[in-house]
Amino acid sequence: MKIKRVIIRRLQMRMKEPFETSFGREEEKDFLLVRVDTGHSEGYGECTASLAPLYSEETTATAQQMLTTWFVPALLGQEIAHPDEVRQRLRPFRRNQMAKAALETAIWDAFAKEQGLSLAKALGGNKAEVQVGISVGIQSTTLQLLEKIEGYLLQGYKRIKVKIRPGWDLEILRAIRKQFPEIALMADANSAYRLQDLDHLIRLDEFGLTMIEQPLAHDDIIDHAALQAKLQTPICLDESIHSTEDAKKAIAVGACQVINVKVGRLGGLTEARELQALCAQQNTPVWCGGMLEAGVGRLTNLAVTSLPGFVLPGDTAPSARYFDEDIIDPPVCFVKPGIISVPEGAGIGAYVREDRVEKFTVDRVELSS
Ligand code: OSB
Ligand code: MG
Repeated sequence: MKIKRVIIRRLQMRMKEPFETSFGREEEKDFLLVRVDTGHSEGYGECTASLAPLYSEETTATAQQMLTTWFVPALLGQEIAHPDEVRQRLRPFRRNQMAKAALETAIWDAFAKEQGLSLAKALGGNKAEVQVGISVGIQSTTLQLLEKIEGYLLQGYKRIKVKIRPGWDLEILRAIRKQFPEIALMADANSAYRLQDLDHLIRLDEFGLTMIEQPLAHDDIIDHAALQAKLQTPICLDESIHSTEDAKKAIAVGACQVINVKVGRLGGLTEARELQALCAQQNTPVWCGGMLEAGVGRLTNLAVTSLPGFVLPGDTAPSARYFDEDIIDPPVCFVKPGIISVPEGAGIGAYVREDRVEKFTVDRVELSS
């Protein structure tokens, strides 16, 4: 397989509602869509970096810069026998995982299409359907949050995750538990606390949470281990894990009992698959996180969730969660309440609507060999 041409587009899509976390508020989806052409097939990859460097250091603009200056030129015109080789070729360039993943997932899609396989099958996935949870952002009032959660439960979501931060934690969790005592519930702090908040964090144990996601610093593993030793609630790491190596170390020191897998944060599908295999071997459950993706990213997430190590519901909601008009056809939908089927068509398994892509495009760069 030869990479003959790469098109990098920057898209802006209005979201149906804003999404607020401890690190900020996102009102518009600003992202890159990468298309690769091999002469025999085309593949698409979505970049999970956003406008501002708040979740991680990457942004849409830095990812575009890295791709056009370094990552695409390193692969253009090269013969690639298998997408696993992409990680190796991009290894000399440090970090910038989301930029790397956008290109690598596009190459995986093109590869799967050339093989006539779904991306899920090409990766070795063995699930036909996956269970879906939802991540609920910070709201203006507790009542509003409870109403939102009630609506999502009616739609069939299998697990509710709420965003927390100091001042939006104990009180809302108490209210949720009072109204919905039995639901699978978890909280994601996006690094809003420090180890000195230990006494406060221990109080979260009373809510029977399935896990607490990334309570401490985005670049920490050691303090999470100290916290986990004092906490009954399992810790799930998100921001701190950028590779299989990171996961190995975090598990070894007891920093987490669960890992949130994001293909972008890990630099691609090859790494995500390897991390999943490690965790399955170590009996550490993993699940697929989300980055408010549009359709291409959502389909990539579904494919990776079909791998055997993904045993918990992911943040892989249908397209309609954020977008009235997705860039894929058909959009991602529930087949049963809280259940999405893994597409069986070649590659990501849906058509990319070039007309809509065009409509949302604000910048375009084309590189060819
Ligand atoms: O921490 O998992 C996170 C969204 C943007 C950045 C970080 C996170 C999230 C979510 C939303 O929790 C998941 C989704 O619905 O895509
Ligand atoms: Mg998270």
